[in-house]
Amino acid sequence: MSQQNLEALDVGTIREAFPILQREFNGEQLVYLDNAATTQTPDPVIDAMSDYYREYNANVHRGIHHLSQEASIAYEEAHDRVAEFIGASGGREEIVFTKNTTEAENLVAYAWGLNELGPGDEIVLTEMEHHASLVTWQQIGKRTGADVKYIRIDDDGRLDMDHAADIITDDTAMVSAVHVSNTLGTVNPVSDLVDIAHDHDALAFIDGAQAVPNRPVDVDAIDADFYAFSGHKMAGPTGIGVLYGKQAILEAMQPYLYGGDMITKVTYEESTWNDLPWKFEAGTPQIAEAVGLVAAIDYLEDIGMDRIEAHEEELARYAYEQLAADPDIEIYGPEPGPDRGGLVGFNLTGVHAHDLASIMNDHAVAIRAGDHCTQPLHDKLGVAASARASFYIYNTKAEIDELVSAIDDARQLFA
Ligand code: 7TS
Repeated sequence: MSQQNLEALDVGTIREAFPILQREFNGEQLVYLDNAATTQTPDPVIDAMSDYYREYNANVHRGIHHLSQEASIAYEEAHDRVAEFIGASGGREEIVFTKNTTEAENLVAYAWGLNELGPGDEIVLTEMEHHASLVTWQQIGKRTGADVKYIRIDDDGRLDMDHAADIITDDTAMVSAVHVSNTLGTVNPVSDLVDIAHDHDALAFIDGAQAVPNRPVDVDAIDADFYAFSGHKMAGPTGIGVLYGKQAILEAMQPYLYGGDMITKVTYEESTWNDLPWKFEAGTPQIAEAVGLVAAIDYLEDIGMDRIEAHEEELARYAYEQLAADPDIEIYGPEPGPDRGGLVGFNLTGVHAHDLASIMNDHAVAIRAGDHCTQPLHDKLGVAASARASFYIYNTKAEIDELVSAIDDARQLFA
């Protein structure tokens, strides 16, 4: 993509839409660089959810009255909007609302994995999986007897695709891979992985939690069988995530949760299942959150996903270059470029990442420190924890300068 031609974001106007960014701590304005954990919420999303509760709050799919009809239409159409946003040509049948990415992984692991996998089958993950996928498939492996294998990463934090081609075989039943690593920032060649999986008749699940918020994603083009992401990492509310699944595969799968709304006919002896996607949405769903997610998608698309991607790349490059110039800092993941997303994980020699984050916090700079739910990857990197600055549409280079100056403070304190 020729990002040079993209008009820069109007970050000043964007910031005005995020009331929380005005907060101050110790007299200093918040610098929020923890967007890979969760992003902040703009007024249009807060307003859409508030309007829902003020104007048309009701349960869905079960009321004849006006409010329930309005809520049901908004809730159902939210699936259409999500399908359009991620290029799912099958429409709402392919969009299941979950609590988050983690629940989407578990849904497939329980509803498909437990029923389909057994001894002799193999599940292939990457060494950079988030625990949401790693722990889930590891446990499904233990329960079914399927083996779990990991595609290696190279010294730059990229997937070793030769190794992928070696370990994905006719015994592979599922390949589950992260689209953008939340620790290394690596953008993985997911279409290539999906192709290798399909060459061996395996299914492919792509974890898009760190991709959908900040780059155009087209699930039809990627051709994954499943693709998942969370609303709260893309300017939307907490409590809602999305599982995209190819219609034929979702049709063939057993339900994950049982209860109201996911059935068509129930007797004391038997039950039959509702159409997609409702078969996978038991009980009262996330109605206000679905409304909020649509508002977030509208908001992001108004800005333009390609421009958001370019902004993230620019900030990541700037942060990388500032930090790489410091001999005491070790950065994880690939050099800046199209295969690095908008985050930088690093360590400052001699200072524990938690201490670093704590000094940052004294300067009202919010970063994350810890294992970022990738403990095995941290083991591989030979560190217990890392610090991570992650960017979004409202971040600026000036904020990265504040990060760098807070790092200098930490060094002096701990020297
Ligand atoms: N997959 C990836 C790649 C993630 O980064 C995360 C959350 C998840 C799955 C799980 O998302 P959830 O919405 O179900 O929690 N990652 C992070 C993080 O990096 N810091 O806090 C949460």
